Amino acid sequence: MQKVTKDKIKEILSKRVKHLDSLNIPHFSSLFSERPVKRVIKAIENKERIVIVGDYDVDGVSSAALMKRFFREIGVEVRVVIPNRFSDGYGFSLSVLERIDGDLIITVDNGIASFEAVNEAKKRGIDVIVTDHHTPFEKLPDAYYIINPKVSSFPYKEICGAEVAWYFCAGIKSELGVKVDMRDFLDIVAIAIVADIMPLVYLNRTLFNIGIKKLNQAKKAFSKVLREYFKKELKAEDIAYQVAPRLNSAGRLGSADIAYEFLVTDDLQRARELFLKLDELNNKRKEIEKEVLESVEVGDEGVILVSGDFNEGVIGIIASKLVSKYSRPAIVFSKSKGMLKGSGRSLGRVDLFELIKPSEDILESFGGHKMACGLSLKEENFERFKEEINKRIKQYKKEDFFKRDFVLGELDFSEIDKELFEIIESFEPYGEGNEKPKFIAKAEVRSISHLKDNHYKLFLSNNNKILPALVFGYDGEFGSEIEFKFSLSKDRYENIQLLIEEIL
Ligand SMILES: [Mn+2]
Repeated sequence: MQKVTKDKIKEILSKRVKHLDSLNIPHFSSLFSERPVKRVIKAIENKERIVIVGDYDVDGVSSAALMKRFFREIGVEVRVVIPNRFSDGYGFSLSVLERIDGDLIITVDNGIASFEAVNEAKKRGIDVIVTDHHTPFEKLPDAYYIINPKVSSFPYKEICGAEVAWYFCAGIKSELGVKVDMRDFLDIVAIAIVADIMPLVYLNRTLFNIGIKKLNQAKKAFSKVLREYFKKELKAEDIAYQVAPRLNSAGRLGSADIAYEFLVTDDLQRARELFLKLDELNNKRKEIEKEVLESVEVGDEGVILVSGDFNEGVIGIIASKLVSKYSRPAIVFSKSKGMLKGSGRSLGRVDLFELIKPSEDILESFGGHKMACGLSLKEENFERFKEEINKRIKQYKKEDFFKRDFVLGELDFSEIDKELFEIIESFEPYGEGNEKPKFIAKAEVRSISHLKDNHYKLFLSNNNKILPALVFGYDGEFGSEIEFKFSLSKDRYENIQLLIEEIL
C-alpha cells in the first residue's frame, strides 16, 4: 500500500469532492412545469382540502413535515397522512385513500408506483400530484402531475424525496410571491439527504451544508432537542448513525406519526417527550434486531435470502447488517399468511433492482433502486425466485461485490497532527459518495487499558511518536505490534486520537 502524506491526502480528497455553488443550484422549472403549482394555488384560493401523503421512513416523514411547515408558514391548513407500515403497507395505497377526506392529494417521497390509488382517487374526483424520487416503472400512474427528477430534465437524479418536496414548495412560493426563506426548511432536508443515503456531492452537498448549519443553530423545537440531547454540533455522521435510526424506529415498530410530530411541533416540551419516545423505540428496535440476527442461518453463496416470522419494520436493517457481514446482497423476508414480504440491500456494483425485476411475473409487488428494494411474493414462488436471482447474480464478477474501500494509504504517525486533521475536516461532510478517509498503519503497542465490555484504549508508537487509539468491540488479543485500519477523531479535550476500525 502506498504511503500518503498531507499533500497527497489533500490531492485525493479534492478530486473526489464535487462542489456546486449555492448560487448555481438548478431552478425548479427543470423539475416541473407551472401546472402542479397552479393547481395548488387554485386549491388554496378555493379553500380546497389539501392532503399530504408521506411515508414512514425518515425521508418520507421529513418530506411530510417540510410540506406541513411550509404551508403553515404561508397560512394554509393542510392535513398530513403517513401510511402505517403494518396496516397500510408502503406508499399511497387504497387503504390510505380510504382514510383521506380531501380534494387535492400531494404525495411526497412516494406515489410513483401508486397506480391503483391514483386511479381510484381520479374516479372520485380527487386530483393527485405525485412528488417522488424513486425509479419509475415503464408505466407512470395516471396522476394530475408527476414531479420526479427521473422523469424530468432535472440535472441531478439522485436526490431524496424531501429535496423534491422542497423544490415543489419553492415553486409554489415563487408563484404566490410570498416572503418565505426556503433555506429555513433545509435543516429537515439535510436530515433526509443523509438518512436516505444520497451521495454527498453537488446539489445534495450544497443543500446539506446549508441545512446542517440551520440544524445546529437550533431554532426549531426539534433541533433544540437534538442539541440538548447530543450536546454537540451535529455532523453528517451523527445524522446517519444517531438521529436517523431514532426517527426511523417509530415507523419500524409502530406508527411514524411520532417522528413526524417531533419534526413539526413548535412546543419544546412536547418535542422533548417525543424524542424520548423515539429513543426508547430505537432501543427496542436494537433488541429485536439482535435476536433476529442471532437466529438466522446464511448459505455459502449467491444472494443471502432469509425468511422468518420477523417484524416487518426491522427486516431492512437486518438485510444491511447481513450485507456488511458477508459482503453479498441480502433480502430478508417476513412471513405471514402464505406471503413473504421482503426488504433487500445491495453493495458495490450489484444492482438489486435489476436483479429482481426480471422475476416480475412471480412478484406480487416490488420497487426500489440499485442499492435497496422492497418486494412481496407468495411463499410457493420462493424457490423459483431464489433460483432465478441466484442465476442472475452469476453475471457479476468478484470485484463487483467489493465494498468500495476508503483507505487512502499507509500513514506515518509523523504526518498525524492538527494540520492534517484540519485538511480532512475541510472536506466534510463525509458520508455516501464522500466516505470518511481511512488509513493503514503499523505500530508498537505501548499500553492497553480496558474501558468496558470489549472496548479498549491503546497507546501506540510509530516513528518515535506516540498516539492514543480507541478500539470498540474487539474480542481478539493485542500483539506487541499491530497493523490496523483507522480514521482520525478528537477526544473531548480536542486531542487527536485514532479510531481503530479493524486490526489486520
Ligand atoms: Mn426516500
